[in-house]
Amino acid sequence: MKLIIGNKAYSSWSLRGWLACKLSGLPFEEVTVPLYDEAWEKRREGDEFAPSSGKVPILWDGDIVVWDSLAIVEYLNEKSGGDKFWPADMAARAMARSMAAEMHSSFAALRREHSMNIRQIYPPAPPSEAVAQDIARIMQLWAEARARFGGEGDFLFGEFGAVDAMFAPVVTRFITYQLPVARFAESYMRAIIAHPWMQEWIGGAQAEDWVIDKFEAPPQAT
Ligand SMILES: N[C@@H](CCC(=O)N[C@@H](CS)C(=O)NCC(=O)O)C(=O)O
Repeated sequence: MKLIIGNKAYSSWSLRGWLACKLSGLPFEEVTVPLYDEAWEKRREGDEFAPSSGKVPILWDGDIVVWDSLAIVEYLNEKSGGDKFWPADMAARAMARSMAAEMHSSFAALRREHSMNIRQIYPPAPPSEAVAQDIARIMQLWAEARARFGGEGDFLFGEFGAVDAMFAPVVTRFITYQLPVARFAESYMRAIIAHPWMQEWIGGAQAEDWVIDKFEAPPQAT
């Protein structure tokens, strides 16, 4: 399999797809392309990017192609035996899938106003009203998952799973912008950052030379 991803410093959807590949336990080659450099418009029109219309991540498995992070999660879940991505308990699985889908479709203000930037930590600033609402909803989801299904594990449903992969870039945003989170969330966030796959990704981001100016601006005061 070959996973095409964008800059590890900035590409949050790529991080989700990459964590899904790791979670599958299957061998894969990763190809990192610099987003928005001078060759980007030409590159994204190439055959390898055509199925996703020039977006990353995109997973090639021989002739099979899967794009869009959540589709990659489900493809790899099936391909790797169906027991690594989602909780075994049906109620837990229903909630985990709902949370992953909500992450995929929602939290536009957080994503727009606080783009992922793994290499930076900015001084804390009050979030906008819309971002504060996104944070409150995420806290509510995390708290319920942890309380009902976290058990002894460190992650939302105990073991690291697909839902943690989907929320991992949110964790890095909370840290980068020092956004206000509930006390209980701090230990979950520490567990995400300490996970060996996250450490590998963060190391990769630190090693990149590429800088995208538009993602380097700290948030405006509200
Ligand atoms: N919904 C898609 C989003 C993919 C996406 O927007 N990727 C961004 C990078 S994080 C991208 O490829 N941007 C390049 C562009 O739009 O030209 C997913 O879940 O994979």
